[in-house]
Amino acid sequence: MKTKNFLVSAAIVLAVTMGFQACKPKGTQSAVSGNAAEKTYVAPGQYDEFYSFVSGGFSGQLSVYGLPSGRLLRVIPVFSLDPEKGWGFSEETKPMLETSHGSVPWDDLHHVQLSKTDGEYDGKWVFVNANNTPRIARVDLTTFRTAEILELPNSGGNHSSPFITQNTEYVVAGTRFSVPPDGEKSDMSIEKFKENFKGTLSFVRVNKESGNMDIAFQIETPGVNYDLSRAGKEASHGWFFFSTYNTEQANTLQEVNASKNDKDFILAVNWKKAEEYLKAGKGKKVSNVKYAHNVYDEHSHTSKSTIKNEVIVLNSAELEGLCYYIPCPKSPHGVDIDPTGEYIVGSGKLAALIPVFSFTKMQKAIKDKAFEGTFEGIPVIKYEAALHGEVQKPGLGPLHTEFDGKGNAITSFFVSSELVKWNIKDLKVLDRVPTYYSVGHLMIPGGDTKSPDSKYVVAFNKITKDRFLPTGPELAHSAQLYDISGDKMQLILDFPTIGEPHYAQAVRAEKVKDKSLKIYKLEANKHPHFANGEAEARVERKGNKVHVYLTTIRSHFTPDKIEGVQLGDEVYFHVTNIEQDWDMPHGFAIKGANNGELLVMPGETQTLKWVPDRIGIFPMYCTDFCSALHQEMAGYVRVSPKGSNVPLSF
Ligand code: K7E
Ligand code: RUQ
Ligand code: CUA
Repeated sequence: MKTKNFLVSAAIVLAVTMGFQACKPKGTQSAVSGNAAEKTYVAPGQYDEFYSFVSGGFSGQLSVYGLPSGRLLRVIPVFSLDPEKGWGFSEETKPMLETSHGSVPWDDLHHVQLSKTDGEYDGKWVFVNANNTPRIARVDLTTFRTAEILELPNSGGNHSSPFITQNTEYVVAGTRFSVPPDGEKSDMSIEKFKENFKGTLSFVRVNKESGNMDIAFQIETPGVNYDLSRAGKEASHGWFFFSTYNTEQANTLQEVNASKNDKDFILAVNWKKAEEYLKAGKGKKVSNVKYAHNVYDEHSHTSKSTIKNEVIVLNSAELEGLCYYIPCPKSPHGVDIDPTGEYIVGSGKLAALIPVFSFTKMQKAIKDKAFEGTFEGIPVIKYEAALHGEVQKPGLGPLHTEFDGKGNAITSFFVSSELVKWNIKDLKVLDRVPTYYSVGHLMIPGGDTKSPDSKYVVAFNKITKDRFLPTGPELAHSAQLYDISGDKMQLILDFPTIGEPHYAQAVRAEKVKDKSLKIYKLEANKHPHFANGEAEARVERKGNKVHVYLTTIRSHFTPDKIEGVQLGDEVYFHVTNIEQDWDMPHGFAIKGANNGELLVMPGETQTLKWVPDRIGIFPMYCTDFCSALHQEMAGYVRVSPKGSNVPLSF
């Protein structure tokens, strides 16, 4: 298995590190033709055709763009604080950012997966991963808010995540860094990687109605690095495929150690088999783990973080038929499954070809035991036995592949900075088009479903160089939209993105649009500090805690004149927006507060905690322009010295 081919590696590593400079396409205007504007123009007052959910990379957030216009519609806070929306600042959302390490109010969000029913997007939820402190989040598309965050134990860098099965049975997570299993024994020398570090795959079950997640089981596999994964579909439904690198099991990832092997692996996991083993009691209950599970409840408008300590682990080497390796050239990054589920496309980051495997041939190879050996007790299928064929000379540095639903695949090439379209059956290259520059992921709306929309592809580029007005050394990242409805791909739009975009998914607007028009009914508000109308607005003191039950409606606060607060008090503004027009939020801010502001939706209650630091008069006001009298939507709080005899009044 450990064939070494230093020369080829060295040449490619050189090309990779020289980067885009060497491969920068000439003539930046040439790819844009006359009717591009027409194709992306969405007239004032018109809606876009697609919602595109784009990862925000190191911003930790998820952004929503309209396609084809490339207009930014919203940034949904997920893993990072967002004072504008009070995310992680309001008392109701603070628990969402809790982990077993305490509050971790930032992360690195790479991948986006829309929930599916029968292999098609159902428009219910978007799942996203946290790459740094391993977590999966679920965003509810009726509220465009993060509804749940689940931490993952036995994991070190949750990159190969959150890919999902065709009925959203599972969301998976493969650890990027192998680590020793959590617990007392994990304090060991890093030199012991090979013997003791494990690559854990988590299978997170998703409740069909509520969307709630729980870890159904984990599979402990030999220590390698997992990069990406995809679920089988249709023909291959029941299987999951993970790309691996560092099969050298080196304890440093420098190329000379960790990129020596000519081939790494794609790991094929039979999750239906895993379910059987689980039923038969073959899982081992592990109870020295610690992970947080945070759920937002939209009836009480509050969230809760619970620490869990148990997980069931299946051992890949001991349980026959659970896992198989398929050799895959040169540190595969993406592994992508075509719409029929038959073809498995590997993308070696350092490769100059694309191997395409056949699920049917893989099944046959398993049946015939066409193995070239084992890797730490797991069978390695012969490369040729599973191979459908190779796309020859497609470009340099393939990363990711999406499908156009017409029998073709489009692959992104980081090193040669281009998108290349090829036919899945005969593996012939059909078209290529430059990207500006160094594309990472690409996305076709519905590109990983049974029936992709073969209208557009978006390239998410790592480097923008000269594409936008400079904004200091950190330039905007960029997305580029191409029309793929004809034989030739045509560049039609550049638009900047937030953070570093990795993956994105887009769904036809109809599938989501009307779901978010709902309103929180006041009579359904179960918040413990809800004020049902102005008659219930009040201020209460409990020891040094002052609870302000504040209501908002165009355009005043009730109460708006509060006295009797003292230094040393903790003041909780429980703001209930009693509007019942669906699009009438109000904001709330007070001078000197270090907890950001609140933006409260109609029918909802949110709480801002404020600890005044000095005596005086503190103005508070509505931050969201709401009527001609918005500037009048304001009030005062008087703060007196500790022990003062100013009575509480409002
Ligand atoms: Cu950006 Cu999916 Cu993290 Cu490829 S990964 S480029
Ligand atoms: S005032 S809408 Cu808010 Cu500064 Cu003009
Ligand atoms: Cu309420 Cu402005």
